[in-house]
Amino acid sequence: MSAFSAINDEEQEIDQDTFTPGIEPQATWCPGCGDFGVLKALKQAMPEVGRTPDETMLVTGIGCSGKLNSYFDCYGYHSIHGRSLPIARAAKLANPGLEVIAAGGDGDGYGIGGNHFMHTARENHDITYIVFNNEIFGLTKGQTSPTSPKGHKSKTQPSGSAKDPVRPLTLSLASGASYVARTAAVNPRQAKEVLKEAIEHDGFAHVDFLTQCPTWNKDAKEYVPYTDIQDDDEFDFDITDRREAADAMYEAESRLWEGEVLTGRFYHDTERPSYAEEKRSIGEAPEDSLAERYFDDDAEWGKSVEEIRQHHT
Ligand SMILES: Cc1ncc(C[n+]2csc(CCOP(=O)(O)OP(=O)(O)O)c2C)c(N)n1
Ligand code: SF4
Repeated sequence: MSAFSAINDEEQEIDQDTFTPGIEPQATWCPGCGDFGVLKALKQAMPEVGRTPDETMLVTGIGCSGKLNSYFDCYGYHSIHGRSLPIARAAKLANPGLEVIAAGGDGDGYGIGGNHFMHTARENHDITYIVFNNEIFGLTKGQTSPTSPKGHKSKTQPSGSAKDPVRPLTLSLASGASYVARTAAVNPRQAKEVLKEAIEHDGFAHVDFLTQCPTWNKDAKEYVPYTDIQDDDEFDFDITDRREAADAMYEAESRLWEGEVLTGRFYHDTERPSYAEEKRSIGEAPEDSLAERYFDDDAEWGKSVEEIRQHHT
């Protein structure tokens, strides 16, 4: 058990059900939605990582993907569109012992939240970021998203998108992420392993999770085949070498647009310190949580209450 656990003071058996909320109704995603695959893989990964719901915080953006928060039982923050990462960063800095996971769609993460994505990777915050990449805006009914392929027709681009899509893996690596992987909802075995590795990684772990939206993105069948997903042994390169990883990512992202899905972990740097570690090494970040510091120290607690009062009067 983590020293930071607030509730869980006894060893408890943890399994998938531990993360299933006891409320009805359960997930309201459309039948066949890839988001079910992410939920399942996450529920399977967490017990193997050994974290309990009270040691975990999930911050989501807005979208069908953002609903993950309602179906996964732990501390949660359903934030605003594209803003899950700043909130996740704050949570992690305030409570370093918390396992912080952020999640959202491709529109949320690579569009409106693109700037936060780039800088969270650059600063290497110790967060796992799961992007449900269905290559469409799902919740708002199928508009073109930053990962929709060139030529893709939608209500917002009826003649076909004239834009090249973003390359999320390449963007992530170039920005500074220390763990980068792509997996797919149709490959639950690999998805669970990737999520486990990402969660256990100390630093910014970006998982581009290919998910299908059978309701609004029927074309996706053409470029996200439901079968023939490759495992990570497809590649023969050093995943700790940035240049080799960059080449492999570029290749995989190009081949995705040609209809061939290559998944797996692409980059894993275990040496680079996280943002908080760097800050701690120069005495600018605490080892313990804000709550521990303020609750255990009457003088500090009184001072912070006074500060809050002054701000609000
Ligand atoms: C600031 C802001 N702009 C626009 C919206 C409308 N909106 C809600 S969800 C969404 C797109 C969601 O797409 P994506 O992030 O890809 O997630 P998905 O629904 O596909 O999981 C948009 C544009 C909003 N809620 N807030
Ligand atoms: S609209 Fe698409 S992304 Fe949203 S729940 Fe339905 S299938 Fe899933």
